[in-house]
Amino acid sequence: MAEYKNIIVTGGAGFIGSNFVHYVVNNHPEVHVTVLDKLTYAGNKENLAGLPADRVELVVGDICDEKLVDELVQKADAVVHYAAESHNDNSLEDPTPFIQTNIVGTSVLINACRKYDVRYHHVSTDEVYGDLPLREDLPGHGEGPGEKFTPETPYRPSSPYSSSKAASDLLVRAWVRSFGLKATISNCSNNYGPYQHIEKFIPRQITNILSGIRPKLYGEGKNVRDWIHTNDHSSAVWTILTKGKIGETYLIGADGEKNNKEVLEAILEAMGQPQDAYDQVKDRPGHDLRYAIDASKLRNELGWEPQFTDFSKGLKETIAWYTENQDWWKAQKEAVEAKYAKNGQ
Ligand code: NAD
Ligand code: TDX
Repeated sequence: MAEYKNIIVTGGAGFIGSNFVHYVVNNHPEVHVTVLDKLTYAGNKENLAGLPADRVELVVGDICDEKLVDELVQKADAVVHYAAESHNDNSLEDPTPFIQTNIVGTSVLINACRKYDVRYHHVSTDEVYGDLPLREDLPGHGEGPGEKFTPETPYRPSSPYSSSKAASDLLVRAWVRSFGLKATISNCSNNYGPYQHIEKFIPRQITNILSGIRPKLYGEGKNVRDWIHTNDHSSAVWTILTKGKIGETYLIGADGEKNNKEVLEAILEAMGQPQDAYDQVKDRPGHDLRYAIDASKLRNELGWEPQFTDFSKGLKETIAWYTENQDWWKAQKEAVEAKYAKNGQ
């Protein structure tokens, strides 16, 4: 198992990146983390509150800043790259920052890692594979060959967000093959848990109910997402960073398929609301139908197992966190909802 003492976590003040920083601090006392984060609308210093200053340093900066990235990478022994523009709906409004951060930013990081021969892990998404038909429309009901995403599934991204992530994955693959970059890639399914920005589906609906606003379901809510608790994503990334084979792609998922209507009804029930207390709103253009991950390579070759697989329990804990931490999200709620309302959503 490889040992890294000084790691850079890009996007470490965002939802999933900050969870990974907490995971490393709590489980690997020998590791120092430098967070490189631009603190966009999605980044929040509070996500790192309470972490010891001798273990975690926050550098506020842009991954596209070549000089800054060069200075930081030459002192590190690994880079774990989470920073991204991450929201599909925003990418449909304005793709430009997605191209800049997700594609150009990745190229800056991998160039620096190549120059200093630093280990690089690339955090990506299952959305690069496009979507799958609903289980009921498949002969094997979602369990037949090709009915879940595997590392061999061809890339077929649908949105500006997912195509920018796909482009960044392809850059990493090319840098491995052409320049010997010491990289691994992971493609994970939909994360949930505390600290997720309230623009995203689950926290949007929870904070709507807490704010006296009716939840908003896109279309009929038939679209399926494969939910994983963000704690399990963090343990998977650490496993791949330390045990993964250079040049390989690992899919991360925890068999958590649910359609959006089911998830919304579970939120309504857990929050003591009637099952029909929501609005159906305009669907997302190009809305991917179903995601599903086959994580057997990660489980079988690297021995990873998810620990937080009780969705109902995780959802209740997430609801409790947003209920108890209203200061964390209240100031942004009005603007987020105004933006959605302008779009009929
Ligand atoms: P997020 O939007 O919550 O956080 C992104 C972080 O990146 C923020 O802290 C932001 O300030 C920072 N950032 C943005 N642009 C930057 C730049 N140019 N330079 C430096 N920092 C910058 O995103 P998230 O949901 O935590 O996702 C993190 C990563 O995981 C992304 O790469 C995303 O594609 C991937 N991913 C997310 C999910 C999911 O369900 N959310 C699933 C699979 C993969
Ligand atoms: O208000 C809503 N109502 C609704 O029905 C919102 C915000 C979303 N939805 C639907 C759209 C999706 O089918 O819920 C589902 C989940 O939506 P998002 O939370 O926006 O996530 P998704 O588009 O699936 O992408 C997420 O998972 C993969 C992350 O945002 C990406 O960063 C990650 O790569």
